[in-house]
Amino acid sequence: MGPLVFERPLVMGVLNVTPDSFSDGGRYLDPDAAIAQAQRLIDKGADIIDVGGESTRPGAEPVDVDEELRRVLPVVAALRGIGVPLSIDTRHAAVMRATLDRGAAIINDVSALTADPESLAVAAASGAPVILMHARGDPSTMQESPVYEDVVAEVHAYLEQRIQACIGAGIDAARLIVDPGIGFGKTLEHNLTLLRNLHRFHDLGCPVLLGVSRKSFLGRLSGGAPAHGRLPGSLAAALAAIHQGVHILRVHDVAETRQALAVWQAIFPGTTTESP
Ligand code: YH5
Repeated sequence: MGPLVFERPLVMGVLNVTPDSFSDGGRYLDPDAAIAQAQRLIDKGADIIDVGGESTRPGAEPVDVDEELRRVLPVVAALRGIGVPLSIDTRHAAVMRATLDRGAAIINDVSALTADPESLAVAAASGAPVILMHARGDPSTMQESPVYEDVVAEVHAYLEQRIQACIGAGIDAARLIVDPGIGFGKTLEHNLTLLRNLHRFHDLGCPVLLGVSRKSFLGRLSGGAPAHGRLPGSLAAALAAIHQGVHILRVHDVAETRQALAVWQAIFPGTTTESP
């Protein structure tokens, strides 16, 4: 797989490989259903598929690594050669190693390679691009009244420090992607302040990725819309991000996002993707 190219913003499609997403109503995951969903995401225009076997939603409890492997390995193995790069959304070095061995191309770690002491070394040895996301606290507790003095400065400083840690571990800076981590240990006001100031992350010198799709803060801004009713808000936030030069959007609704991006880019051709 060659390097990611940013002539236009890229769309990363979310593939949740958890039993609540793909099962016949029972407790077991159906890999074939997950594989069919990946194909649908690609048909709709996904540039990257993000495979995740551990829910990191607010309040979620950690998943045992063996269980996470059981969920993602058959899916990653079956998606090898599907035509777009796969990223693996995990905090566990063992999951990174096993999925990279089976063809995954990108590491997406919501802990920015801090949760597992082996992750920096696995990432360095793999040569894969790494998405470094900011989070405050663990998913199980992160929404318990997080406090920042200056959320943009603190998230920026954290990402800068993680970039340095990666470089120190032998990871090529050109392979790093940063993400402010919307919804991960942030209040509504923190999320909005970050979304207003995404342009300030470009001086880190890396492509910027953003995940806002269907997140809770959108529900809070729309009279309590449930997750499946948050597409309009997701698109509004996505376009606010693209306006500030964000390079990759992590979304559930790939076709709708691609349409919104196509219109935006027709209005503002060539001005939306900063050189990383
Ligand atoms: C992200 O932003 N997010 S998992 C709560 C929701 C809806 C969606 C219904 N992995 C990110 O998508 N990786 C996740 O309320 C991520 N950036 C990166 N890099 C959380 C999620 C979600 C949570």
